[in-house]
Amino acid sequence: MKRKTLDLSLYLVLDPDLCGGPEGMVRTARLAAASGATVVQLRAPGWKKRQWLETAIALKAALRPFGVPLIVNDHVDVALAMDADGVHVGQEDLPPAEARRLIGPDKILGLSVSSAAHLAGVPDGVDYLGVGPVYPTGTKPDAAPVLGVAALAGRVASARLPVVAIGGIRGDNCAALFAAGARGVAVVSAICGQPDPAAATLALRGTIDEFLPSC
Ligand code: TZP
Ligand code: MG
Repeated sequence: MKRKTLDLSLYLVLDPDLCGGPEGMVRTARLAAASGATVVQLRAPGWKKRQWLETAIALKAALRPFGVPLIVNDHVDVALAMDADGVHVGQEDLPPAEARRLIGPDKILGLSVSSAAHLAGVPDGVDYLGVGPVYPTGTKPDAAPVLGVAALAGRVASARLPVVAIGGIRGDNCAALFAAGARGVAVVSAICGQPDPAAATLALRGTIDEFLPSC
């Protein structure tokens, strides 16, 4: 997957609890990819590395027919071991410059930023920024303070990279995020654990296509 073709518009972040474990994550990822998700991230706080690796391998196989890239959260070693499309790191993970040095020039590298200070410290080699939480979220108990749409717009204005908004995003509150300049929305509970993840993804896809400016 060439980094310059990366479509961030509907970025699914998988949650093991909401999806009902590894098999549920693979099933959810497959349904979402078939219904308009453009990126899938494996995120599993607390998992052992073996489980990360096995699930990442299964996800890669499930996503390949759709051409949807798989991003591994936090763990560069897992991403390298199973040749993921990319890695996403946060402010307390491996520093992004180190992650880039390890993954080489071709894989996707994402970085979570919340504060303006985080934004000022983004090094070369990062491909996109995850900014949030923009709305209250029950999915990440240790999330940074809620930013709101105005602060998101501020982060977008000072960022030199595409921004994916995250945190509490649903079909009925995502239009404002595109007006604020986000290039995509990252969702967990809007898809994971929904009674019909395919229908939930399709509904989000429709809203995104209505409100994401083509550029
Ligand atoms: N990072 C910031 S908020 C969040 C993450 C991983 C969780 C978002 O989950 P949801 O269910 O889409 O609010
Ligand atoms: Mg992290």
